[in-house]
Amino acid sequence: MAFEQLLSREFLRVVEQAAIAAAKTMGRGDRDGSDRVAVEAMRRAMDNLPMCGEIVIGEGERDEAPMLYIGEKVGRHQEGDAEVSIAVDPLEGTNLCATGSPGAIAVMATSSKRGLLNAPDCYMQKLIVGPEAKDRVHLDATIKENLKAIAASLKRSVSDLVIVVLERERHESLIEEIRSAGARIRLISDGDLSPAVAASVRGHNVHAVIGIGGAPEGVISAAALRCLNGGMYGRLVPFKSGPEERQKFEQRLASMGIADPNRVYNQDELAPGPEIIFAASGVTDGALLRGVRFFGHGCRTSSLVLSLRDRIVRFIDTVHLDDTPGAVVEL
Ligand code: VTB
Repeated sequence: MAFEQLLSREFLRVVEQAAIAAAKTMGRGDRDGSDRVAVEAMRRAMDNLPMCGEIVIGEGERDEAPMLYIGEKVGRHQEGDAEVSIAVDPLEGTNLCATGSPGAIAVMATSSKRGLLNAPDCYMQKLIVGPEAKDRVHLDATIKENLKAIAASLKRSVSDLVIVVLERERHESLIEEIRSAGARIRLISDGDLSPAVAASVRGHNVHAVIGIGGAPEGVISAAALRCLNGGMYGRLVPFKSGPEERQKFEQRLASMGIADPNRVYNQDELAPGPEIIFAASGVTDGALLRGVRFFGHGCRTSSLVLSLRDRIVRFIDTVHLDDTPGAVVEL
């Protein structure tokens, strides 16, 4: 059942509504509050969608999240409706939104049932590159080798490359290695999902994203990369280091049916579904998408919808008018 034609417009609305709600709270310094309104708006927008949806990546386990928890059923669930697995991140970059910094987005990825890895809430070691480099790099190759391969695939030198890295203590030696190999780095404070998407779209001056970030966001990134022919390699890693943590982590993976805790997944294994829709809407301005702009009688959103089977990359600019009589559209 091709749910892509049926649902991609609906999913666009879902991320737009979450982005608008979050953007209203931009710069208020309240990351939890921003996240909450985005979650509520996203959940509301999913009511009655013509699908049997199930959240596979969301806000957490049922007892820790009131909405969009893992396993929650969403959509109208009528006979004949497509079964859809849904991964959501209603506000990717909560700090970015709270501080009014660039790069916050509302995002979701969906697939036919079992088409997205049910990644546990842990970290993922990631290597994300564009289509040209995807078969030439590997997570366990040295940074130097990978950067050389990326540069060669793009027919430029290593010193031309821009690598996005989350600014974290755990990345100190990674940053050092990238610098000594001669590439340039864009350090980001949060939000590695939108640069992951940007790395697969030529012209954004992002050639790779490397480092450890959230695993759920890794799966959502992989869904986008499948639609854009990008490349991703990821390995699940625990939040904390130390042998005890490691042991607990490995037990947890085993209980989820993941036998090899060191397994390296590529984009096709992280998001294997034959039908995938990815939708994202900008909350604050970013490289790929503009943030929400309010103009008194409404607002304007900038979004991206990708559809794997339809081979469609849609950049969508929408004006949302409120109910003011005679509302004026502003450009
Ligand atoms: C966050 C967030 C990222 O990974 O930084 C997280 O900003 C990394 O974890 O966008 P820590 O903040 O615990 O270091 C992401 O959520 C996504 O991968």
